[in-house]
Amino acid sequence: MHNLGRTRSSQQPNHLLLTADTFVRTTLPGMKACSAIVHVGPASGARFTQYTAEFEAGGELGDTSAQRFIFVIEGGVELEVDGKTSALGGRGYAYLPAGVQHRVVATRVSRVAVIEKLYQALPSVAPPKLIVSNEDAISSHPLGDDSSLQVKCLLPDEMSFDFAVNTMVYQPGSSLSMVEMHVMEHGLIMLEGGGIYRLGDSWYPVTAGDFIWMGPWCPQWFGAIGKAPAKYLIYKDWNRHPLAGL
Ligand code: UGY
Ligand code: MN
Repeated sequence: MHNLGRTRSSQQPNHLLLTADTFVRTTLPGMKACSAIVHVGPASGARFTQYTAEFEAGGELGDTSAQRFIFVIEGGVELEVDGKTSALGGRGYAYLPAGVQHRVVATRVSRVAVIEKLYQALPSVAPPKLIVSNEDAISSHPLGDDSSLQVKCLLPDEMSFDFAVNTMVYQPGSSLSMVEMHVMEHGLIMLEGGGIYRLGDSWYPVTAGDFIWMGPWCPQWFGAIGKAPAKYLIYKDWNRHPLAGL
Protein backbone atom coordinates (compact mmCIF):
# COMPACT_ATOMS: atom_id res chain seq x y z
CA MET A 1 0.00 0.00 0.00
CA HIS A 2 1.42 3.38 -0.94
CA ASN A 3 -0.42 6.67 -0.43
CA LEU A 4 -3.69 4.71 -0.56
CA GLY A 5 -3.43 4.62 -4.36
CA ARG A 6 -3.10 8.39 -4.75
CA THR A 7 -0.54 10.12 -6.98
CA ARG A 8 -0.09 13.42 -8.83
CA SER A 9 0.66 11.40 -12.00
CA SER A 10 -2.03 11.71 -14.65
CA GLN A 11 -2.48 10.26 -18.13
CA GLN A 12 -4.75 12.23 -20.45
CA PRO A 13 -5.25 12.05 -24.23
CA ASN A 14 -3.19 15.19 -24.91
CA HIS A 15 -0.83 15.27 -21.93
CA LEU A 16 0.95 13.17 -19.37
CA LEU A 17 2.31 14.09 -15.94
CA LEU A 18 4.62 11.45 -14.44
CA THR A 19 5.89 11.86 -10.90
CA ALA A 20 8.76 9.91 -9.34
CA ASP A 21 6.50 7.72 -7.17
CA THR A 22 5.08 6.11 -10.35
CA PHE A 23 8.39 5.57 -12.21
CA VAL A 24 9.00 2.00 -13.39
CA ARG A 25 12.49 0.99 -14.51
CA THR A 26 13.34 -1.21 -17.47
CA THR A 27 16.46 -2.19 -19.41
CA LEU A 28 16.65 -1.19 -23.08
CA PRO A 29 18.65 -3.31 -25.55
CA GLY A 30 22.40 -2.84 -25.17
CA MET A 31 22.27 -1.14 -21.78
CA LYS A 32 24.86 -2.30 -19.27
CA ALA A 33 24.58 -1.47 -15.55
CA CYS A 34 21.98 1.07 -16.58
CA SER A 35 18.21 1.26 -16.49
CA ALA A 36 15.67 3.46 -18.23
CA ILE A 37 12.55 5.18 -16.98
CA VAL A 38 10.73 5.54 -20.29
CA HIS A 39 8.59 8.66 -19.97
CA VAL A 40 7.01 8.86 -23.41
CA GLY A 41 7.12 7.32 -26.87
CA PRO A 42 5.05 6.42 -29.93
CA ALA A 43 2.93 4.08 -27.77
CA SER A 44 1.35 7.19 -26.22
CA GLY A 45 1.09 9.13 -29.48
CA ALA A 46 4.41 10.99 -29.27
CA ARG A 47 6.67 11.26 -32.33
CA PHE A 48 9.83 10.94 -30.23
CA THR A 49 10.89 9.04 -27.15
CA GLN A 50 12.31 10.43 -23.92
CA TYR A 51 13.69 8.48 -21.01
CA THR A 52 15.85 9.04 -17.97
CA ALA A 53 18.86 6.73 -17.96
CA GLU A 54 20.07 5.80 -14.46
CA PHE A 55 23.66 4.53 -14.55
CA GLU A 56 25.81 2.71 -12.07
CA ALA A 57 29.49 3.72 -12.25
CA GLY A 58 30.79 2.14 -15.49
CA GLY A 59 27.26 1.68 -16.84
CA GLU A 60 26.55 2.21 -20.52
CA LEU A 61 23.69 3.18 -22.87
CA GLY A 62 22.64 0.91 -25.74
CA ASP A 63 22.62 1.84 -29.45
CA THR A 64 19.98 3.72 -31.39
CA SER A 65 19.38 4.21 -35.10
CA ALA A 66 17.67 7.54 -34.32
CA GLN A 67 19.15 10.92 -33.53
CA ARG A 68 19.97 11.16 -29.84
CA PHE A 69 20.24 14.09 -27.43
CA ILE A 70 21.67 13.54 -23.95
CA PHE A 71 21.75 15.97 -20.98
CA VAL A 72 23.52 15.09 -17.73
CA ILE A 73 21.17 15.82 -14.83
CA GLU A 74 23.47 14.34 -12.19
CA GLY A 75 26.90 12.64 -12.21
CA GLY A 76 29.09 12.41 -15.29
CA VAL A 77 29.59 10.37 -18.45
CA GLU A 78 32.20 9.89 -21.13
CA LEU A 79 31.06 10.11 -24.73
CA GLU A 80 33.14 8.19 -27.26
CA VAL A 81 32.77 9.08 -30.95
CA ASP A 82 35.28 8.20 -33.68
CA GLY A 83 37.98 7.28 -31.15
CA LYS A 84 37.64 10.64 -29.36
CA THR A 85 36.41 10.77 -25.74
CA SER A 86 34.65 13.80 -24.25
CA ALA A 87 33.80 14.15 -20.57
CA LEU A 88 30.31 15.47 -19.80
CA GLY A 89 29.70 16.63 -16.23
CA GLY A 90 26.57 18.19 -14.75
CA ARG A 91 24.58 20.11 -17.39
CA GLY A 92 26.84 18.70 -20.10
CA TYR A 93 24.98 17.70 -23.23
CA ALA A 94 25.49 16.20 -26.68
CA TYR A 95 23.60 15.93 -29.95
CA LEU A 96 24.36 12.73 -31.86
CA PRO A 97 23.20 12.65 -35.49
CA ALA A 98 21.45 9.49 -36.71
CA GLY A 99 23.94 6.82 -37.70
CA VAL A 100 26.91 8.17 -35.73
CA GLN A 101 28.39 5.24 -33.80
CA HIS A 102 29.06 6.21 -30.20
CA ARG A 103 29.29 4.99 -26.62
CA VAL A 104 27.98 6.74 -23.49
CA VAL A 105 29.71 5.36 -20.39
CA ALA A 106 29.12 6.69 -16.86
CA THR A 107 32.17 7.61 -14.81
CA ARG A 108 30.05 7.56 -11.65
CA VAL A 109 26.46 7.03 -10.56
CA SER A 110 24.57 9.28 -12.97
CA ARG A 111 21.18 10.38 -14.25
CA VAL A 112 20.89 11.47 -17.87
CA ALA A 113 17.90 12.77 -19.86
CA VAL A 114 17.83 10.99 -23.24
CA ILE A 115 15.72 12.13 -26.20
CA GLU A 116 15.60 10.14 -29.45
CA LYS A 117 13.79 11.00 -32.69
CA LEU A 118 13.84 9.57 -36.20
CA TYR A 119 15.41 12.24 -38.39
CA GLN A 120 13.19 14.04 -40.93
CA ALA A 121 15.60 15.06 -43.70
CA LEU A 122 15.04 18.15 -45.86
CA PRO A 123 15.94 17.99 -49.56
CA SER A 124 19.24 19.80 -50.21
CA VAL A 125 19.88 20.54 -46.50
CA ALA A 126 22.79 18.60 -44.98
CA PRO A 127 21.92 16.89 -41.69
CA PRO A 128 23.36 18.38 -38.49
CA LYS A 129 26.75 17.40 -37.13
CA LEU A 130 27.82 16.18 -33.68
CA ILE A 131 27.58 18.74 -30.85
CA VAL A 132 29.21 18.35 -27.43
CA SER A 133 28.75 21.24 -25.01
CA ASN A 134 27.55 22.38 -21.60
CA GLU A 135 24.51 24.48 -20.72
CA ASP A 136 26.84 26.81 -18.79
CA ALA A 137 28.49 27.79 -22.10
CA ILE A 138 25.20 28.96 -23.64
CA SER A 139 23.94 32.50 -23.07
CA SER A 140 20.34 33.05 -22.08
CA HIS A 141 17.75 35.47 -23.46
CA PRO A 142 14.42 36.61 -22.02
CA LEU A 143 11.22 35.07 -23.36
CA GLY A 144 9.63 38.06 -25.10
CA ASP A 145 10.32 41.14 -22.94
CA ASP A 146 10.14 39.32 -19.59
CA SER A 147 13.63 39.23 -18.09
CA SER A 148 12.35 37.10 -15.15
CA LEU A 149 12.00 34.16 -17.58
CA GLN A 150 15.28 33.19 -19.24
CA VAL A 151 15.66 30.70 -22.09
CA LYS A 152 18.79 28.90 -23.32
CA CYS A 153 18.64 27.20 -26.73
CA LEU A 154 20.97 24.22 -26.54
CA LEU A 155 20.86 23.48 -30.29
CA PRO A 156 21.73 25.97 -33.05
CA ASP A 157 18.97 27.88 -34.83
CA GLU A 158 19.39 26.00 -38.14
CA MET A 159 16.77 24.35 -40.39
CA SER A 160 18.81 21.14 -40.48
CA PHE A 161 17.62 20.40 -36.89
CA ASP A 162 14.13 18.89 -36.73
CA PHE A 163 13.87 19.40 -32.97
CA ALA A 164 14.89 21.94 -30.35
CA VAL A 165 15.91 21.49 -26.71
CA ASN A 166 15.90 24.50 -24.40
CA THR A 167 16.23 25.21 -20.71
CA MET A 168 13.86 27.73 -19.15
CA VAL A 169 14.44 29.40 -15.78
CA TYR A 170 11.56 31.22 -14.04
CA GLN A 171 12.23 33.57 -11.13
CA PRO A 172 9.78 32.92 -8.26
CA GLY A 173 6.39 34.41 -9.15
CA SER A 174 7.07 34.64 -12.88
CA SER A 175 5.01 32.79 -15.47
CA LEU A 176 4.42 32.26 -19.18
CA SER A 177 2.72 35.42 -20.43
CA MET A 178 0.03 33.45 -22.30
CA VAL A 179 -1.62 30.06 -22.50
CA GLU A 180 0.26 28.49 -25.42
CA MET A 181 -1.48 26.23 -27.92
CA HIS A 182 0.78 25.11 -30.76
CA VAL A 183 1.43 22.37 -33.29
CA MET A 184 4.65 21.28 -31.58
CA GLU A 185 4.65 18.62 -28.86
CA HIS A 186 6.85 18.89 -25.77
CA GLY A 187 8.81 16.56 -23.50
CA LEU A 188 9.70 18.34 -20.24
CA ILE A 189 11.78 17.41 -17.19
CA MET A 190 11.51 19.67 -14.15
CA LEU A 191 15.09 20.18 -13.01
CA GLU A 192 14.71 22.62 -10.11
CA GLY A 193 12.00 24.28 -8.08
CA GLY A 194 8.34 23.99 -8.97
CA GLY A 195 5.04 25.68 -9.52
CA ILE A 196 1.70 25.13 -11.22
CA TYR A 197 1.44 23.69 -14.75
CA ARG A 198 -1.77 24.13 -16.66
CA LEU A 199 -2.16 21.22 -19.11
CA GLY A 200 -5.40 20.98 -21.06
CA ASP A 201 -8.14 21.98 -18.63
CA SER A 202 -6.27 20.91 -15.48
CA TRP A 203 -3.85 22.75 -13.19
CA TYR A 204 -1.15 20.53 -11.64
CA PRO A 205 1.33 21.24 -8.85
CA VAL A 206 4.74 20.19 -10.22
CA THR A 207 8.20 19.85 -8.72
CA ALA A 208 11.78 18.87 -9.61
CA GLY A 209 11.93 15.31 -10.92
CA ASP A 210 8.51 15.38 -12.63
CA PHE A 211 8.15 14.62 -16.35
CA ILE A 212 5.48 16.18 -18.60
CA TRP A 213 4.47 15.34 -22.16
CA MET A 214 2.29 17.85 -24.01
CA GLY A 215 0.72 16.71 -27.26
CA PRO A 216 0.15 19.05 -30.22
CA TRP A 217 -2.11 22.01 -29.33
CA CYS A 218 -2.29 20.97 -25.66
CA PRO A 219 -3.15 24.21 -23.79
CA GLN A 220 -0.14 24.96 -21.57
CA TRP A 221 0.85 27.58 -19.02
CA PHE A 222 3.34 27.58 -16.11
CA GLY A 223 3.74 29.79 -13.09
CA ALA A 224 6.71 29.40 -10.70
CA ILE A 225 5.92 29.20 -6.99
CA GLY A 226 8.35 29.09 -4.07
CA LYS A 227 11.43 30.99 -2.92
CA ALA A 228 13.84 29.55 -5.50
CA PRO A 229 13.74 29.69 -9.32
CA ALA A 230 12.01 26.92 -11.25
CA LYS A 231 13.95 25.37 -14.12
CA TYR A 232 13.04 22.84 -16.78
CA LEU A 233 14.55 21.14 -19.84
CA ILE A 234 12.08 21.17 -22.73
CA TYR A 235 12.02 19.37 -26.10
CA LYS A 236 9.91 20.38 -29.08
CA ASP A 237 9.69 19.23 -32.68
CA TRP A 238 10.79 22.14 -34.83
CA ASN A 239 11.51 23.42 -38.33
CA ARG A 240 9.33 20.98 -40.30
CA HIS A 241 6.12 21.40 -42.35
CA PRO A 242 3.01 19.96 -40.64
CA LEU A 243 2.50 17.57 -43.59
CA ALA A 244 6.09 16.28 -43.50
CA GLY A 245 6.32 12.55 -42.93
CA LEU A 246 2.92 11.67 -44.44
O1 UGY B 1 8.98 26.79 -26.45
C1 UGY B 1 7.86 26.67 -25.98
O2 UGY B 1 6.87 26.37 -26.67
C2 UGY B 1 7.68 26.90 -24.47
N1 UGY B 1 7.49 28.30 -24.20
N2 UGY B 1 6.60 26.11 -23.94
C3 UGY B 1 6.45 25.87 -22.61
O3 UGY B 1 7.28 26.32 -21.80
N3 UGY B 1 5.43 25.10 -22.24
MN1 MN C 1 5.18 25.47 -25.62
